[in-house]
Amino acid sequence: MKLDQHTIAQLAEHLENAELEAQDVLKITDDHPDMDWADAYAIQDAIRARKEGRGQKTVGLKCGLTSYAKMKQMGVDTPVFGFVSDYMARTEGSEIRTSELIHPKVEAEICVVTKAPLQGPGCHVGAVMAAIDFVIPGVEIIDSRYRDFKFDLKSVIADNTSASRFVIGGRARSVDALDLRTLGVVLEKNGRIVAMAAGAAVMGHPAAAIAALANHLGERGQAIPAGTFIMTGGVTEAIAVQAGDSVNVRFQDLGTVSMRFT
Ligand code: 0L1
Ligand code: MG
Repeated sequence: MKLDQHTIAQLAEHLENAELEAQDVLKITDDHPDMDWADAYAIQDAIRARKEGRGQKTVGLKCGLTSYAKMKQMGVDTPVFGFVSDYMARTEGSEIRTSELIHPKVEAEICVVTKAPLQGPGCHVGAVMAAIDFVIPGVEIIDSRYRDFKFDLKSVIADNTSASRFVIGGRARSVDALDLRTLGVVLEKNGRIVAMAAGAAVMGHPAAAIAALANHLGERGQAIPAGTFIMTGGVTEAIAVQAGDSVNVRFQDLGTVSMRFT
C-alpha cells in the first residue's frame, strides 16, 4: 500500500461526504497518483466502516463493470466490487429522488441470494451455481461522485463503485428453473426500449461475476457468507436518467422491476 491510514481515512470521509451531500468531486488519483489497488479497496472499506459505525447495515455485495457493454462504455477490462447499504434500497415501483443524487444512471442486474458460503481462490461457476439459493431481478442506480463521470478504476473502487440506490422487484426463482446465460433483459425508459441483452453479457455467465467476487475476497482472506445478496453487474451499458423519467426492466422468467425518478 502507498497511502497511510490517515490519508485513507481522509479520502473515505471526502468521498462519503460527496455521496451524502450529492456534491461531485475530482477523481482522487489526481492528488494521489501513486495509490494502488489495495489503497483503493482500503478507502472503500473505510467508507463501509463509517456507515456501519452509524448503524447502517451492509445488505449486499455488488459486482461492477462485468458486462462487455459496460466495460466498453467505461473503457476498462476489469470488474470491480463494492457493497450496498440498507438505506440505498428502494421497493418496486418506488419514486427515486434525483435531488439526492448527482448524475444517476440505471443498470439492469441479475441478482442472487446465496445459501452456502463461497470461498476463493479457485471459486468457479459450478461452485457458485451450487451455492445459489434463488435468483431475483434488480436495477442498480449508480451515481459516480466524480465530476462528469471522469475517473479511473482506482478512483471508482474507492468510491464504492458508484453504489447509490437499488431496487429489487419481479419474482424470485430457483436457479434450476432458469438458464442464466440466455435469460433476456429489456430495459425501457419512458416506454421506449433503450437497451437489451441476455445474461451471458455478464462475463459469459452471471455466476462467473460471483466467482470473480469470491476470488477477489479470497485474496484478502475473506469469504462470501451464506445468505448474501449479490448484484452481478449491469447486463447492458448504464442509461442516464433524470427527474420525470420512468424505468421499467423486463426480465425473462423473473418479471419486471420499475421505478420513477422525481
Ligand atoms: O455497478 C457498476 O457497474 C459500477 C460501475 C462503476 C463505474 C460507473 O460509475 O459507471
Ligand atoms: Mg452495477
